[in-house]
Amino acid sequence: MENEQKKVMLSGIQPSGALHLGNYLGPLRHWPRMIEEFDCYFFLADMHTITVRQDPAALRKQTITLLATYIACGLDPEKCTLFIQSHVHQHAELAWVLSCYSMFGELSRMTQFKDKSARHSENVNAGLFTYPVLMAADILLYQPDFVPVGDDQKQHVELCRNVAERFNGIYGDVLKVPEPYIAKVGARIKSLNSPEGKMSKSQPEGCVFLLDTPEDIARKFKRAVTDSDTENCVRFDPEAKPGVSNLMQIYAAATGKTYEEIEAEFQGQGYGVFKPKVGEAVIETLRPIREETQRLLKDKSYLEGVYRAGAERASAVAERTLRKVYKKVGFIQR
Ligand code: ATP
Ligand code: LTN
Repeated sequence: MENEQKKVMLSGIQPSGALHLGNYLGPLRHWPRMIEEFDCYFFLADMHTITVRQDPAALRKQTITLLATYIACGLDPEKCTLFIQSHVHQHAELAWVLSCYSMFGELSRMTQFKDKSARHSENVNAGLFTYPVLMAADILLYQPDFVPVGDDQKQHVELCRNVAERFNGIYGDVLKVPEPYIAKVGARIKSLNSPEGKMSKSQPEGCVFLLDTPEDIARKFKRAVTDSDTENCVRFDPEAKPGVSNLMQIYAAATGKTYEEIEAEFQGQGYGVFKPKVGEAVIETLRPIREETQRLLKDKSYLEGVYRAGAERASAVAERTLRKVYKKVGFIQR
């Protein structure tokens, strides 16, 4: 009964590699708070992952590790629905219907498609192109009010809204049109060794992984690129000081301090003092997550129980939306 009044929230991450600090400080960190307030669905977007060629054994391992990491980050499976996308067949089915209401032109304009097709020019497959349609199906099946994502996914959520509005324009109020939900601090963490680009697993040196050892984390922060100005002072200015501002963003997210407080804390001290401090704050933030993930990974039967129960709950909700859509477009009910 209580759940019926709660707003619904849904998000997913691809198990395409180990999670990094950008994934955590951007969207994931905020999710545990949300499970108290909203009816939440969090899933592992394994079907999206194969738009880029994957090693099957590695994909299985990454998927189960990501599930353990979700739980270690505070997503209690008793309080939210955690599931694996490919376990809920309705995602692929709704994606087909929605693809007939998504325009070639709008899909061609997606920045991620342009980026990924340039990076994987040997494999510009149709799935890479229709990726946002599957993402729209992921979302619309659960009729969420909000979709919390990092900044780079906003365009896909906008597309989902357009497709839903187009569908509703034809068939009436069938699909709920969701809002993206993007946290301000941490929305776009930059790479530690080239702060022009975002932190991303495809660039492992400038990337801090959630399961990195404290030694690795400390080393990565000591080597972080700071700016070549002569000032050597900790000041937030993303235009003139992208490297230092990125570290300040990470420190702010890890400690809850404001930029003013950080500037005051390091006044008169140079980057040589600041960088290891950021490393320490990150090590302490990630330590419990790493330890708990490793503990959970030893308990395979618990993890299996979580994803089975999650798929069952998700499937029941997804089926209701899919039936409604099939009926509206004119498919005969079985
Ligand atoms: P890739 O390295 O292949 O670009 P990714 O690291 O961006 O992948 P995704 O699975 O695409 O990982 O992203 C998962 C979530 O993390 C998304 O909501 C995305 O917006 C967010 N995210 C990814 N990178 C960052 C970042 N550097 N800063 C903030 N949020 C991020
Ligand atoms: N495209 C997203 C992952 C993703 C997602 C979703 C996020 C797939 N389906 C639905 C929110 C809602 C990514 O790469 N981060």
